Amino acid sequence: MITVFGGQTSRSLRVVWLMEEMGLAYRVRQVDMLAQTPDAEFLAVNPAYYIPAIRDGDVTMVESIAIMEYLMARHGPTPLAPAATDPAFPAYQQFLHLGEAGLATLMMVPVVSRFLAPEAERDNWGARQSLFWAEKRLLLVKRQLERSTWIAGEAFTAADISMTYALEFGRRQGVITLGEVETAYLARTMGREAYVRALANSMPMG
Ligand SMILES: N[C@@H](CCC(=O)N[C@@H](CS)C(=O)NCC(=O)O)C(=O)O
Repeated sequence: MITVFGGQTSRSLRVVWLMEEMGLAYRVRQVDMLAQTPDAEFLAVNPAYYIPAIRDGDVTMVESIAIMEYLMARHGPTPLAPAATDPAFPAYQQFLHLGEAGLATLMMVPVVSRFLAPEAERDNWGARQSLFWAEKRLLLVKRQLERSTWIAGEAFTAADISMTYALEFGRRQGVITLGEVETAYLARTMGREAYVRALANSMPMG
C-alpha cells in the first residue's frame, strides 16, 4: 500500500489523482503544514518538510512530478504516460514539467507574498516578475488547448494532471485569470470521476 503525505489543496492531489486514474491502492496521510508543532513522522520522511511525499515499501520520494513519473514507471504501464515513440510524447514531456517548473512554482511567489509577507513587502518586484513569467508561459497552454482536447493531444495523460493543478491553483488564489479555452479545459479535467474521488479521498477526516 502506497502512503501519500499531503493535504486536499496541495500538490499531493496530483499524486492521488494519478493513483485513482491508475487504480492503485493507497492511503492519504494528512500533514498540517500550518500546525505550530512539526509532525515528527513526516519530518523523518522529508527533512525539508514540504508536501507531497510518498512511501512505497522501502522507497520514499518527494516532488509531485517526479513521484508521478516513478509511479507510472514502476506500477505501469499506463496510457497516462505516452511512449517515447508516440507523436504525443514531446508535448507530454513539455507540459508535464511546465505545469510545475514553469507555472505552479512561479505562481507560488506572488501567492505567498500576497498572503504571508509583511504588509510593506506584499507588492514586491520579485513577486510581480514571477507572475509576469508565469503569465507568459500560459500563452503556451492557451495555444496548445486551441489545437487539442487535452494538453498533449487527443488522449488524457499525466501532463493534464500536472497542468490542472497549476491552473486551478492560480485561479483559486486569484493571481491569474483564465480565458474561455482554459476554463473549458479545467471543466473537462476536473469533471473526471478519478479527480472527484481523489478530492474526496484527500479530505481531512473529522
Ligand atoms: N516542486 C514541489 C513543490 C512542493 C510545494 O511547494 N509544496 C507546498 C504545498 S503544495 C509546501 O509544502 N510548501 C511548504 C514548503 O515548501 O515549505 C512539488 O511539485 O512537489
